[in-house]
Amino acid sequence: LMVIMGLSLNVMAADKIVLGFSQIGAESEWRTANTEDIKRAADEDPDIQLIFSDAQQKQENQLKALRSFIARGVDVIAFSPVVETGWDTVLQEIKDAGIPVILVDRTVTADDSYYVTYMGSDFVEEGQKAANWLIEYMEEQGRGNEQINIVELQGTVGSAPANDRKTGFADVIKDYPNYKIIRSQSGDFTRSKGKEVMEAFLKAEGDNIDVLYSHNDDMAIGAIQAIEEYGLKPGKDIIIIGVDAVKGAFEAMIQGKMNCTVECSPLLGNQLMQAAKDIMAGKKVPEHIKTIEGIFPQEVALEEYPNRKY
Ligand code: GYE
Repeated sequence: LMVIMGLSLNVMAADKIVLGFSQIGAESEWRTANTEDIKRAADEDPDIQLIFSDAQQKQENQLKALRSFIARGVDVIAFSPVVETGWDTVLQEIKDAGIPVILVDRTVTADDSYYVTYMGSDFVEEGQKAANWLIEYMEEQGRGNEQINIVELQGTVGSAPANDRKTGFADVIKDYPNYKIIRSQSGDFTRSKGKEVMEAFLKAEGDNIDVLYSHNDDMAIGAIQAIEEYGLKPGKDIIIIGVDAVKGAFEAMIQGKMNCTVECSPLLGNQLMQAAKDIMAGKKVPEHIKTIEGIFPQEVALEEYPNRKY
């Protein structure tokens, strides 16, 4: 029976586009929503057969997955690179095999001839938006000229969103000498690490901290717990800004525990399927398919919550 099932699957799959996708892991609400959306879009698309592989946040697992896609002779390879560097060799191997590559969500620092397109957000812009919101908010609060001490929870070390969200934020605040990042450390995009690192920040700085800038909402949510356990009020004693705009951030904002989240949409499934089909049909696809996104301060959280899809 197994043999017959295997055979019929192969026959069925024969005219489908086989898309190998190497996902990073399941480190955040964002990532879970991204995985679900890609699986859903593939399921609903009669032309796509998805081979999904989870790397559990390790580059070595992604390298293995990519090489297994080459060995299986998939039609298109897509992946979300966990970090930016270290891909040249495998990208050359994929190129030699003649398989087109789509970068999903995160970028690499490699020659752009190695991939057809990158779909995802502008992380530098997200960092800028976070800083601009903060500066405006502090002015509104009449605190524009105060010394503002910021702690930063960085994403995964070496990842594009961590590098770029840091750069974008720093670019804006460098023109405001009273805004200072007093501590900055990676919380690897997870709630548990976000909490752990925030505990260390509080131990070292205590009441000195005015603002937390977190590279994603999950780490901010972890940090909120640490702040409460320390005996301070998140969202009041410490202003909290996250990135992603996942439901968890809206829930925290509705409770007054978080002040703002910068949107970063994980809903890339449909455009990934479309790009794979366009590439196979020989159509030209843009080099960067950019996600359009907004920003949500606490005041709009309750009203926006029912509209959130992730
Ligand atoms: O912000 C974070 C996730 O690459 C944009 O990865 C993505 C980031 C997202 O773990 O929550």
